[in-house]
Formats: sequence, structure tokens, C-alpha cells
Amino acid sequence: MDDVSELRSYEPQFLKSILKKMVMIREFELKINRLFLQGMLPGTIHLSHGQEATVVGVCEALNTDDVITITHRGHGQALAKGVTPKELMAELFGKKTGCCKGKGGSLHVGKMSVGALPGIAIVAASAPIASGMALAFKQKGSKQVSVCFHGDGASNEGDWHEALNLAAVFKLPVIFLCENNLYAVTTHITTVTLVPDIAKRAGAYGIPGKSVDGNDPVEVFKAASRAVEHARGGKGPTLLECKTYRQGGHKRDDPATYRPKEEVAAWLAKDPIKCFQEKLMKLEIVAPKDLEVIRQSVLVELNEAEKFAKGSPFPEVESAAEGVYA
Ligand SMILES: Cc1ncc(C[n+]2csc(CCOP(=O)(O)OP(=O)(O)O)c2C)c(N)n1
Ligand SMILES: [Mg+2]
Repeated sequence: MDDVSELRSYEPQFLKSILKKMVMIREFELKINRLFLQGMLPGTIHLSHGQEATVVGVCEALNTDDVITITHRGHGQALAKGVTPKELMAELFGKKTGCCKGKGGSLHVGKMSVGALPGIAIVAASAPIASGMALAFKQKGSKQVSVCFHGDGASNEGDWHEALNLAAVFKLPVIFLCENNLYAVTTHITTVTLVPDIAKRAGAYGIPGKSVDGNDPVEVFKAASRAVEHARGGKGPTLLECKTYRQGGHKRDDPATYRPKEEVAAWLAKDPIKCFQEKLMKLEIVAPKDLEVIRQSVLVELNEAEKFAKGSPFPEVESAAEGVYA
């Protein structure tokens, strides 16, 4: 959003809550990165810092009973949809109090009661599931929508194309939400995809496609709200592409040295939190002291989450087979 004054049409409280949610996701990621490097967390983690505006902007446009599918890079998606930092942190520690009872870990976070389908780490496998959920919503007449979060890499998988086509012909209430962060592991998008905007692929399925600045939470919110209205109104799916950047490596063992320095610098200058804070300060919606208050309250909540997670028990061995579909 170049015209900052447009932000005046939103409630200041709404804008501040968006900022706080983005700061929470950023600080959550930074904390778990430290915990991981200290050897406290099992497995690996895929961090999403840099992509906060997309997940928060989208989830602000949804109701609690709308359902998102979560990817392998899902901490921010889960927090934005309403999983609490405490239960998310406990999940990463593999504890019984975690959002998936400690059995999912970083790759499978989520919680159905807040509409966050636990993470599906198979790239693009969530697309047919999102279409399937949308088919169920349509058949029940429930007016819910599903949102399939996925990456740029996922849009080159067969499953993704089949899911879009099916959703299009059945006019299903689903939004395919592409977080285009330029990379699939080490592969730059331009080496595997010749359309400049992934959203253009929507044309092949006869559905609306839109590309927006994924580092601007209000732009994302506006576009997601339109897609949600379209879906709830029985008009079918939308492909919404949010252009953003993975500020770190693919996962914790990836220093991401394959990225050109200029590219990294250009995207760091467009950091979603920094840019949004600057806009809110320009409009005097927040002052520097408010930013500090927000950050401190987030840090206090995260310290409590860490304490909670560390102090929680592991699941009992006898519970290993519980919740297993047979
Ligand atoms: C079907 C499948 N192929 C390969 C992988 C290994 N893998 C995990 S994440 C990933 C990259 C996905 O890239 P993208 O969709 O852009 O998401 P991002 O990691 O950028 O969030 C790959 C290839 C996988 N999990 N599933
Ligand atoms: Mg990607």
C-alpha cells in the first residue's frame, strides 16, 4: 500500500493488533531458533521469519470455524489462526500439553478447534485436502471456507493443479494461498517457473487469480477478504499469491549461501514488520514507546510459554497409539 493515508480507514486497534501478531510470530521464531541451537528442541525447524504479514493478513479475514491447511513452514500460520504460543511451544518440545499432544512436533503443528488443520509436510498434498474440506462445507451448506497455505514450489506439483481444477469446476469455497518466498529449498522460482506471477495460472482453471505484496499485511487482508467473500458467496475458489521472502534458510542446517547478497539486502529493506511500524508511526497510530510496550509484552508471554513447555510432561508411552487412524 503506497498511499499510507488509506490506513486511516481502519480502526487503530485493528492495525495495532496486526502489528502485535506479526511481532509475536517473529519473536517466537527467533526464540525457538535459539532453543534449537542450544539443543533443546528435537527434530528440525523451518522458520518463516519475513513472511509474517502474509499469514496474519490472511487469517484476519477468516472466522474461527474457517479451516486453514498448514505447511512444513507452519509456526506463523498456526499462531495467526489462533493456536496459542504456549501450546505451540509445548508441541515443539514434544510435550503432552502441546497443540498435538506432543506427537506432531514442528512439522505438524495445528489445532482443529481453532480451524488449523495440523501441518502436512508433503509439498502440495494439502491442496486436494483443502478442496475436499471445501466440498464438505458446500455439501453441508455451512458457509465455511478453507484456505490452503502453500509455497511457490508446491505450485509445480501435480496435486496442486488437480486440486485447483476440481475446486474450479465444483465452485468450491477454497482459497489457494501461495506464499511465494522465491525459493523451494535452494531452487529459485525463476529457474522452474516461467510465468512471472504464479497467480496467472488461475486463468488456466477459469478462476480469479491475484498477486499482492505479501509483506504488506493490510494489502493481504484486503485481497484475502475479497477471496473469502467470493468463496462464501458460492462463486468458487481464488488463487491468491502473496509475494514475500524467506529471510532465513530452508531449515536449520541451511545457511542459504546460494542467495545473492543484493537480493537478501533488498528484501530485508522491505521487512514486513519494519515497514508496517514505519507506516503506523508516520500516521501517529503508534509511537516508539508503544512499539517497545508491544515487544516487551510479547517477550513476557514467550518466556511464560517456554517455562510452560519445559515444565510440562512428555506423553505417556501407553498413549503412543492413541489418535492413530486404523
Ligand atoms: C512431495 C514432496 N517433495 C519434496 C519434499 C521435500 N521438500 C520439503 S519442503 C520443500 C520445498 C517446498 O518449497 P515451497 O513450496 O516453495 O515452500 P517453502 O519451503 O518455500 O515454504 C521440499 C522440496 C516434500 N516434503 N514433499
Ligand atoms: Mg517457497
